[in-house]
Amino acid sequence: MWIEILVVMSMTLGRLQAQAGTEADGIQFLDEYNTKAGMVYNENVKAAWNYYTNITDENLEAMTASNLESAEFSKDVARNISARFPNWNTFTRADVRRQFKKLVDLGFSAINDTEKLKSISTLEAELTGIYSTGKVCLPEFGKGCLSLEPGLTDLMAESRNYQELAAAWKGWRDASGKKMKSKYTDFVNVMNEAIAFSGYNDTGEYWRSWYETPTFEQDVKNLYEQLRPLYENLHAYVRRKLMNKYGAQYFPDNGHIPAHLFGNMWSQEWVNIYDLVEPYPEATSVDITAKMVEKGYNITHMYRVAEEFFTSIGLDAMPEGFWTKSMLEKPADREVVCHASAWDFYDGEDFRIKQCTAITAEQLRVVHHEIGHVIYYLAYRKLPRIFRKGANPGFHEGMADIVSLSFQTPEHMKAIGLLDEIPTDDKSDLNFLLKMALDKVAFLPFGYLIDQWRWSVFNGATTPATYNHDWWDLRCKYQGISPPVERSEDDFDPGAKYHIPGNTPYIRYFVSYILQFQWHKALCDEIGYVGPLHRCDVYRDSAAGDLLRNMLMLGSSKPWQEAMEVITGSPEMSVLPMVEYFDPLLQWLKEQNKEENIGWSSICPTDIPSPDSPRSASGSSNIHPTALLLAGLILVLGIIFY
Ligand code: D0W
Ligand code: ZN
Repeated sequence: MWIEILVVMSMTLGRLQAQAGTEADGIQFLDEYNTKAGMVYNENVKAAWNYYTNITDENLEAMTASNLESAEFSKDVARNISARFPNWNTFTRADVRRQFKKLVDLGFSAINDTEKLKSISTLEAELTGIYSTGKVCLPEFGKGCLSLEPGLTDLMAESRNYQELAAAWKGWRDASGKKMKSKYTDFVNVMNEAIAFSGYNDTGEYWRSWYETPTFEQDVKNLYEQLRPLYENLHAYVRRKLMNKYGAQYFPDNGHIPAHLFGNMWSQEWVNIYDLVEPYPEATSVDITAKMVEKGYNITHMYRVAEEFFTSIGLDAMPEGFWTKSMLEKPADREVVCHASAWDFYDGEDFRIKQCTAITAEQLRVVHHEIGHVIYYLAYRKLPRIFRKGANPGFHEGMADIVSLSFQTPEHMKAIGLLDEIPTDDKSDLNFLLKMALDKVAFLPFGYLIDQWRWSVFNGATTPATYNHDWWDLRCKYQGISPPVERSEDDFDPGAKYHIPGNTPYIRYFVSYILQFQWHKALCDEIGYVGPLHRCDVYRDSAAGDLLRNMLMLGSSKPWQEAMEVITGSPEMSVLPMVEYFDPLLQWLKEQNKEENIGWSSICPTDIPSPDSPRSASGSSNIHPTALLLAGLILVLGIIFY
């Protein structure tokens, strides 16, 4: 069947070749491409779905074979283009030129060695398999063997036992990352080798090219720098609260926070420790999880609630097949990749979600996120296949998260019956803003650092000899956190985060966190909302849906700056809406932190010595010099009197 399709395909392309390579021919070529590509990629996505929802050797083999077929197909198309339309660059229609430009950029498929291409596909699947099947046994804490979802995730969220948290934290890294290091090294090498055939210096450069901005690295750096004060103030406030809870003896004197105390396996979002850091216990806070349980939410209900948000602003409902073909629950009878995801099957009607859904507020947010991806798929499903993507990867993530800003407002909670009365006092308002910051602000350095590590691995600055060392350098520098137990190069902590074995680029999430606030503001302006940005809910306002749709339906047919202009009126990324959103909180945090030393030293206490160079104290220390002096003095006095 596959061979037949490919043969028919090359015959068609061959026939075209007999004619002249005019623009009209080019357009016809694209039409035919779209029909065939729809079939090829549909088969390919199906094969991947089968593996991800049922991890077996057989499904792995089928997926690998399918990946190779699609790569062969893409290569064939590119070959035909250069033979038939070497002049595509001179065509008058920009959208036609843009399709050709994307079609000849083959990525890894450009490599001429099928075995190598095969190993890229196999290594990625195997690494994902290790991650997805990892288990941690904690008998010393009265627990059996736990998988990441739901077991370890719940433990990290709920346990307040320092030692138990540390055991789960270490256990997960032993069960996942530690088993990946040599495979990951091979993986990096073979990807770099393949991407050279596409003319890129390394895989990181290829990934960044999707943003179509020559200054991209500098741009994200500038964005991060502008938001750093917000993160540092949150960090100092949370550090004080955690110190009070667990005891100062656990806190290194370089200003770091132990990485396992944030209610999250990767310290990436801190919302699960809201109870430990709540500003005003006497005022109102919305405990969505408790409300969901009280209202008897089940999984379907969660998806229907998310879907209804989008239809309430005039966007599409999930198509019929979504409900029958998705995997919304963790199956008991087989291993699956639990890490949530949304899938476009490229036939214009088949869209699915795979999620091991649990009945918690965190998961309700993930449900909205994944449905958000599907809404984007639906909005651009009529475009040529090559344009059925986000304007850039950050756009897809921004769209997936934008409702989280409306959804979690007390206004919205009231509207859907999860809150009885909307609080109007300042204290409840700060409770709400702090909770949002534990999600959105805490994430910023994490979202920024993951791909700095990977870019450095891909360009060779970070080698396997310093994989973990360089990882912790970034974790210390940006997040101000330290590992709770000793680390070494026998560990491979990056691999304990899904997107490293899964090979999903991560800077998209950082970009998304900027974009979602810009867009949220744009939608709130559009519906004529007046009031503080953080209390705006666009629910049930079709003006918001219309504006959003105008941007979504462009897919990747235009450079992202144009899509941006459609929704915000300006082509640029800007942190200002996010700064505006959190400004009342920032003022409050500064007041709370008057006695604190904001920031931390970038030196890790559990330092991993790099084999050849002794660790330099690079990165500026934010600890006040007098504090260091004082600490030194106390130490000396202590020694003398001892
Ligand atoms: C896809 N990717 C999965 C899952 C899990 C989103 C994730 C990040 C983050 C908090 C076939 C395919 C893509 C979509 C597409 C991925 C999640 C939880 C939420 C960062 C954290 C937050 C938002 C993001 C993390 C996703 N499809 N999130 O791969 O079309 O490209 O489904 O990994 O609020 O670290 O958890 O982005 O949906
Ligand atoms: Zn996403």
